[in-house]
Amino acid sequence: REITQELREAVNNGFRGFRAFYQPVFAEDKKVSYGAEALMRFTSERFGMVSPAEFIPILEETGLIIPAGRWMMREVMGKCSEIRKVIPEFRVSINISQVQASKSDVIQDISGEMKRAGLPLEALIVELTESDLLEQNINEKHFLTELKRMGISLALDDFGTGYSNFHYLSELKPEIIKIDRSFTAKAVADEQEYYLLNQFCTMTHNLDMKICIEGVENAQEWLKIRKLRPEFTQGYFWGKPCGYEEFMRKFIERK
Ligand code: G
Ligand code: G
Ligand code: MN
Ligand code: NA
Repeated sequence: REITQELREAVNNGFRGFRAFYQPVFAEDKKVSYGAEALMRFTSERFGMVSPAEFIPILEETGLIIPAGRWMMREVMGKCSEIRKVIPEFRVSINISQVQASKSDVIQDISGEMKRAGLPLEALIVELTESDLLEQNINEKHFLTELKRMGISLALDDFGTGYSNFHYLSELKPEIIKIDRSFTAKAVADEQEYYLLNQFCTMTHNLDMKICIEGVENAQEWLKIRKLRPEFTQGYFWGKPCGYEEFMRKFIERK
């Protein structure tokens, strides 16, 4: 496919067309303030902005996610380091897909890029989806063990999308569980789903894990969601993902 060829060319030409976007993550309790989720973007010369839902799977199938992911780490960690000059406790989360987690040297990539950016370990959160964890192989177990050993936080992403297995929670002990926006949408629209999410938050808190509720889109939803006392929330209500300059203007310099 044409887009595959373009992605390949972009990777071989200094990652032209790739960008990192940032979406704010808001902390209810400023003592556990968080920061932003970094999201990869690609603008094609022929097709314009391509959705991650389209190009991430292509990067994974072709293995291009390895160099592109490394580029993303360098870009994002460098920017995080800049933001921490203004907000010292600022943290950034990066999505790591199964293809990356199963490559044995991804840990070296992460720690190498963190050193290069002068970032302390607590500044980074690695997001892995529960569906990826279901298909865990030896290398990924190694990846998770190493992350833990290094002291890098794990966030379990897309929670509630159908693969949910409570077994992972006690085994992995992620610092943060990210409630998928499809679950959030159901919970704000339906009393039973809201009850379920409420019970889930209570259980998570009892296990000493933090909750990030994604997909909060408006003030009405926020009023319902905040009653669940999540440590973090994320969504269009607070801000859409945007480029670094815009993120700085809207969320950092204004503080
Ligand atoms: O930004 P958007 O919600 O459209 O992203 C869709 C999905 O693409 C995210 O949920 C995430 O799983 C994936 N994604 C975005 N950026 C990255 C990235 O830098 N690396 C990997 N592996 N996946 C990403
Ligand atoms: O799968 P993951 O959670 O990593 O992907 C986050 C994606 O969700 C981002 O690409 C972002 O564009 C999208 N997103 C973030 N907040 C909202 C929201 O409030 N509503 C909707 N519809 N999408 C959102
Ligand atoms: Mn994510
Ligand atoms: Na998610």
